[in-house]
Amino acid sequence: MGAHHDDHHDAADPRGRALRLGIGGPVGSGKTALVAALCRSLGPSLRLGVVTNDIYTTEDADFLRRAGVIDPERILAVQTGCCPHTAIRDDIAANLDAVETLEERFGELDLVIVESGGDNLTATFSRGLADRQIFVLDVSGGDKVPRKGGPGVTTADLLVVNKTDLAPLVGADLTVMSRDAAAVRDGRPVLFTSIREDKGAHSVAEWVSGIMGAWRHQREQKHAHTHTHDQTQTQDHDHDQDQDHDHDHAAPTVTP
Ligand SMILES: Nc1nc2c(ncn2[C@@H]2O[C@H](COP(=O)(O)OP(=O)(O)OP(=O)(O)O)[C@@H](O)[C@H]2O)c(=O)[nH]1
Ligand SMILES: [Mg+2]
Repeated sequence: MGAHHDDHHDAADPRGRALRLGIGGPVGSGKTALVAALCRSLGPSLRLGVVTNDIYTTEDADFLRRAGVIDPERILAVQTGCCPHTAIRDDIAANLDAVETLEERFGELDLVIVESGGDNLTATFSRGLADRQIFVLDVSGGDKVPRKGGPGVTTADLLVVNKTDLAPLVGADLTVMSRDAAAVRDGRPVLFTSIREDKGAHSVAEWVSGIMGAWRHQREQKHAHTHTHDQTQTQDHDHDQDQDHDHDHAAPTVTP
C-alpha cells in the first residue's frame, strides 16, 4: 500500500455546519485521552459531537461514554473493518454519515471531533472529512519519531507529543523532539502534553478555541458573500489534488 494516496475529496462547504476536527496518530499515543480532555475543556462552552473509529470494536466510544465527559448520545462509533486510514482518507462515507447523523440528531453543532483508529506515520484525514487535523505522537516510541517525518507529523495543523511524564522513563529527550519536529513542520505548531497530568489538555483546548474563532469568521464571511452574489457563485473548492487510487476497501459500519 503506497504512502502517497492523494486526496480526491473536496473540502465541504463550511457554511452552516460544525468544524470537523480529525485526530490521528499511532496506536496508543493518547488520541482517546485527548478527545476526553477536549470534551472536558470545551464541552461547557461548545456544542460537541464525537465520532470514533476502531477496526473491530466500539472500544473508544465505550471508553468515552464510561468516562462521562460528554452526553453518550453525542458519540457515534464507526467500525472500519479495514486499515483505519482507509476510512478517514479514501472511503470516508461511513465517517461522513456519522458526522451528519450527529448534526441531524442535535441540530447545529459547533465542533465534531473524529478520532481515527491508531495507524502509522502515513495516516492523514481527507480534507473532505476533516477541516483541521491533529496528529498525536507519544514519547514512548523514542525521541527519534518526529524526525522520521511522514505526512501526519509534517502536515497536520497541530502536532501533539503526549505522555511527557514518561520521557525520563524511556530516555526521550523532549528538546530533541521539539527541534526535529520544528525542522520538518515549516512553522506549524507543536504542543507537548501529559494528559495524565492535565486532564483537560488545556494547551490543546486553547489551540482548538483559536481555530474555532477563525472558522466562525470564515463561515460568516462566506455567508455574507453568498448573499451579496444572490447565491449564484460557486464555492472556492480546491481541485488541485484530484487523483484516483486503487486498493480494496472493506465496508465500514456505524454503531449508534
Ligand atoms: N503516562 C501517560 N499515559 C497516558 C497519557 N495519555 C494517555 N495515556 C494512556 O495511554 C494509553 C492509551 O491511551 P489512548 O487514549 O487509549 O490512546 P489511543 O491513541 O486512543 O489508542 P488507540 O485508539 O488504540 O490507537 C491509556 O492507557 C492511557 O491512559 C499520558 O499523558 N501519560
Ligand atoms: Mg483511541
